[in-house]
Formats: sequence, C-alpha cells, structure tokens
Amino acid sequence: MARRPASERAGIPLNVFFMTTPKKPLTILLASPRGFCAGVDRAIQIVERAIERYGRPVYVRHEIVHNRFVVENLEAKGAIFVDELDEVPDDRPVVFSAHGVPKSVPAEAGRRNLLYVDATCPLVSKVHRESERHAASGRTVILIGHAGHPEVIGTMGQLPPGVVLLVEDVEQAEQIEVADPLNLAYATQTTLSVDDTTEIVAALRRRFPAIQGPKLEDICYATTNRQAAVKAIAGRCDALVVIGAPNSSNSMRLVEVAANYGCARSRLVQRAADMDWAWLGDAQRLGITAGASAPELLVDELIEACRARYDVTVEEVRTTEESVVFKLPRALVA
Ligand code: 10E
Ligand code: SF4
Repeated sequence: MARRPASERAGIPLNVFFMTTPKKPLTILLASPRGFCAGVDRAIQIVERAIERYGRPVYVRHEIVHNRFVVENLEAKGAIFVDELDEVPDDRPVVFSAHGVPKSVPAEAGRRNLLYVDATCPLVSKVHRESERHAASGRTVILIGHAGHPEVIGTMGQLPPGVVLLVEDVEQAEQIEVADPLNLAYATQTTLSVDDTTEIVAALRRRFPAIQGPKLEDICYATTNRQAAVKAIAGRCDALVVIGAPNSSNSMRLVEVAANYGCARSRLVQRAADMDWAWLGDAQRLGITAGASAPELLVDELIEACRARYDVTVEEVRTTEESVVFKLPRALVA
C-alpha cells in the first residue's frame, strides 16, 4: 500500500505547504534611451576586433569604458587592462580607451613603435579638435568638467600646460581669472549634467561676454537623451535605480538628475546582486535606467530579480529614438 505523505499523516492538508503569500505589485518604469551609446559600442568592438586580428593578448590602456562587467568580459576574450603604456610589452598592440588620451600617449606609443588603436569616441575627439582650433586662434580654453576624470585629462592634454583652464562648478566660474577676457573660449566634458552646465556657461558668459563656445554644449547626444528620459519618469517613481559604475560620470549624473526631478530615493547599482532590497521598501513604482557604459543584460538581470520578489509590470517610457552609429577605425575593418 502506498505510503501517505508525512503532512497527511500529521493531519496537515497537503495544500497548506504550497500556499504562498501573493507577491506585491511593482510597476517598473523603464527609461529609454538607456545603456550603451554609439561611442561605447564602437570602443568594445574595437577591442574585440583587435583581439581577432592580432591575437591574444591585446592591451587596453584604462578601462575601455567604465564598467566592470564589460572589462571582465573582454579579459575573458584576451584583453589585458593596464593603467599606463609602460605596462605594455613592445611586441603587443594597445587600445586607448573611449574617454580619450592626452597627446603624450600616442606620441609615446609612436616613439616605442607600438601598434596602437585609438578607441576615443568621435564626439570626444571633436572636443579635442575644437580646443586645438581655439588655441590656434590664440584663445585660452576654459574646460568645464570634473578634475581627474580621464576625459578631462585627455582633453587638457591636447594642448600645452596652461592653455586649458578647468572649471568644475558655478562657484569656480564666478572666481576664475583669465589674462585676456577678449580671447577666451569654453569646451565641456561630454557626460556632464545638462542643467548644471547651462548654469556654469551662463556664469561664464555673464563675466566674459566675448567668450566663444559651441552652439550647444559639448555634452553628447547620449548623455542628453539619457538625462531627458530620466526626467520624464522621475516624478512618477517611488525609487529609481541607475545601472552603472561609481567611476562612470554619465551614470552618476543620472542619479543626480533623478533626485533633482522628483525621485529623492535614487541610487546607483552595479548589477542585480548588489541590489539592497530593504532600500526599495514599499515602493510600488521603480524607475530603471542604465548609464552609457552599462550593458542591457544587466538591466534584464535586475528586472528578473524584481520578478522573483514582486508581481512585476514593465512600462517602457521612450522620449526619443537613437540611430547614431560610428565607423570603426579603417585598420580593423575587413
Ligand atoms: O565616466 P564616463 O561617463 O565619462 O564614461 P563611461 O565609460 O561610463 O561611459 C562612456 C563615456 C565616455 C567614453 C566618455 N564620453
Ligand atoms: Fe561618445 Fe557620448 Fe558615448 Fe561618451 S557618452 S562615448 S561622448 S556617445
């Protein structure tokens, strides 16, 4: 005779064991555009193609983009990430990161006869060329950006010391002294807060009416679009997560934008495993976006982790379409 289940023998109906408390509802407002931009996509492809073409290992100076997941994936394919060129052996190729490098870096690579591929985003290179053009016309360039960030180091390093002056905020814009206010230009880091930069530029224009600069700032399309998408959802969210890395300028700006536009409970999360579920608390609407260097896979992973805990409905809020694609360097095509 078949043995009865232990629960029945104990007098407990079997279905009691399978009764679960229903999951709480959670609406995810998914910002769009989010995640990879054209410059990041191109930079990753450059490393992958360089490995295919030149074999392992290919060295990469600095994280190709500011994302551990991307870096570890490329390491598994044969990339070795280093801080400086002196860590690259003479007989191996090296890729420069998407953030751009000072002129001294390709110069040193050339001096050592290294095979190098520059993965600087074309929109960063554009800022480099504009700054050079101003300097050639005798203008001092005020660069609006964050001290120590590789893009800022790269842009300042396009010109001799003293030609580019750094301004980080409105306070510094109000205080900066220049030798010749009639021969002045500004440029910006590509990943700044659109709102903060507008204020900084306004302060510079007030103090130096003859200052020259781009029609809009040099903040790129991807930064602008990701911030606009967050602005569109922030006011409807109880909490908002930006997938990205702490050293990713554009990702950090998205957290600030969310807070400034109505979602004080906003934070950066590198991936689902780092999510603090207690922080989410009783939120019913969670905003999710991703920085320009964060793969979509990490967004999917977070949504799946939410589904395991909540009864999830996803609503994608798209503020614009993106179709920007950058060509790869000729050396890596075909
Ligand atoms: O710290 P950033 O936002 O400048 O870099 P990221 O690697 O997170 O995203 C890509 C942005 C680049 C390469 C700079 N324009
Ligand atoms: Fe280029 Fe903008 Fe992407 Fe930076 S964030 S890599 S400037 S497209």
